[in-house]
Amino acid sequence: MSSTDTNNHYEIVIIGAGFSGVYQLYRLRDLGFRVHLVEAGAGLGGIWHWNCYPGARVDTHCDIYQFSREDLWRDWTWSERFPGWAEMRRYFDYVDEKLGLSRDVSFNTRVEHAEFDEANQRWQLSTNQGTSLSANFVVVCTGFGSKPYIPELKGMENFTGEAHHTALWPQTGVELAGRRVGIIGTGASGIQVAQEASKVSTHVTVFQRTPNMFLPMGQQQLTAEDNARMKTTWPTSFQRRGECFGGFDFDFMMKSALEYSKEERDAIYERLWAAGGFNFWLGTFFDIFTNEEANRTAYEFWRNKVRARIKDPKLADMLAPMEAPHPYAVKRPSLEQWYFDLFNRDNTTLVSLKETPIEEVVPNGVRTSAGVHEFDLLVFATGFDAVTGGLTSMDILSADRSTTIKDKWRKGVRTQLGVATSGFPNLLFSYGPQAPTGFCNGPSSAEYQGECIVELLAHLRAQGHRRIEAEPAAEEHWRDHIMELAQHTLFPKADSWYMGANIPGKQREMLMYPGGLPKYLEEFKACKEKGYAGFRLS
Ligand code: N01
Repeated sequence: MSSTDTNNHYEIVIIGAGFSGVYQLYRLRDLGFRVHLVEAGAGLGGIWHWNCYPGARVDTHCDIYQFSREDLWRDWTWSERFPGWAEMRRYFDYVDEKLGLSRDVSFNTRVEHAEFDEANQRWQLSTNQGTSLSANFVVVCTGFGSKPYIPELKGMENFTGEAHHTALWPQTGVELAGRRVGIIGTGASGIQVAQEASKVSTHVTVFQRTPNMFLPMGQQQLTAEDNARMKTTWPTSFQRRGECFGGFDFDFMMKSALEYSKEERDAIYERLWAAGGFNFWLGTFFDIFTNEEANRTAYEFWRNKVRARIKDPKLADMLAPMEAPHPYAVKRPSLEQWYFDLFNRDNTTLVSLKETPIEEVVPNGVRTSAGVHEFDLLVFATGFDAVTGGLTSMDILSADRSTTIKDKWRKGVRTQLGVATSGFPNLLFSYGPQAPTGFCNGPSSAEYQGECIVELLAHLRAQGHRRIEAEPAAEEHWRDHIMELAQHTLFPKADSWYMGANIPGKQREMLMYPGGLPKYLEEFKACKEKGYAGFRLS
């Protein structure tokens, strides 16, 4: 593809080759659309391409962390219940081989600028390769975590060691063995690196701002027999996903935590805890998310479990304080394997940034208000400008050229059903803001929300429509609906990426649709049955 290539017009261009983009590619291609995918990385996999740091691992059991097409799962074998990044990459290579996807993908190509050509009703896209392409419709599948966030630290330029963000990890790998490693951030990424580093590094220093309520992963190695047995349950699991809040194959209990005596409740919590994964999050009492008293029962159970593993009471107070820093489970509770045990070892130091903030980076480490912590490798596990960052980091001009998506959303996101925003016709997005996204299993969203988008595009073609645009009134209504739902939950009580509150200066607002996947699908169906109400089709 070159800037002078006259064949670079497509009916549909997809941006991003994670689960969502890959789903769009094969579904739309099967429907006979002329479609092309543009991907910034060198391979398929999206988040699994970029996040190749040691320990990067799926937090959803493999049964439902895959495409549900039988021609794909029938011949695939998972080696672990929660696969690591390298296995996920092999999976995407396998999907590519089966479906022949790469022939319709431009790799190592990042869309930087997009503008709408009103005369021809099409988008013109330019890339970092100096190439351009055009499309009648664009489907942005950049996911929730394609824009890494690195905080500005005074003195960073003076650091003489190596420094990497987890999501920008060198594809050639980074040596952890025999080095002193400093890790800023204790989300899923930070603790996964810490767990691996603790095995081989001379010393690991973990800088924690907020204690994170990690749950036991319950990892299992899987044999061929395990896979054969699991395959008998997958069709039912895939079906269940569309009926469960988080797109999982299990759901909340429609019971209050407060309906039970402490003994009965703790017995239920024990069962969920032992099941591993997100059972203690998405399989628990529904009112954990709405009632502070119910929530406290879960926090206390979690806290007691964790504290029992930590020998030093001071460290126990830092990692699992007696009083919760925010309600349980309203920040995504990542999965740990041996994280809490690290702090019983001599080669791991925990630094509370609340007690001793970072003052500056120095040539050999970081100086906090308590002194210098030395290391050779600094890992930024500081997360993402999540959910909106993938869209706002591209320079996407509105049709009338008066604004960009980034500017339009500066004072709050506005979308119709989380798939389109007014002023930007023929531009749809999957796994973006104001949709189930961060509350939903990625592959489930890719398929369920993705299918809503596929049907919409097929409808436009069938009806001969050349243009679709979200109506401003509809997006105000959708926004109000989301804020109203969020108000009845405890989510606004934490500074999470769900709330856009992890990025300085970013508008604080609920970025996800908090009604769950089934309700979201109902909303989309109702909209479709009314001729895609809230969208202007022409
Ligand atoms: O990022 P995060 P992540 N100074 O935003 C801290 C998915 N994921 O990459 O909590 C000091 O969760 C910040 O502190 P605080 C998963 O959905 C999945 O770990 O804001 N610290 C926090 O501790 C996950 O939720 C897997 O106070 C600073 C950390 O950095 C999402 O990706 C693996 C700071 C950021 O945590 C994001 O996870 C990895 C500063 N200036 C990721 N700024 C799986 O297992 C931020 N922090 C599938």
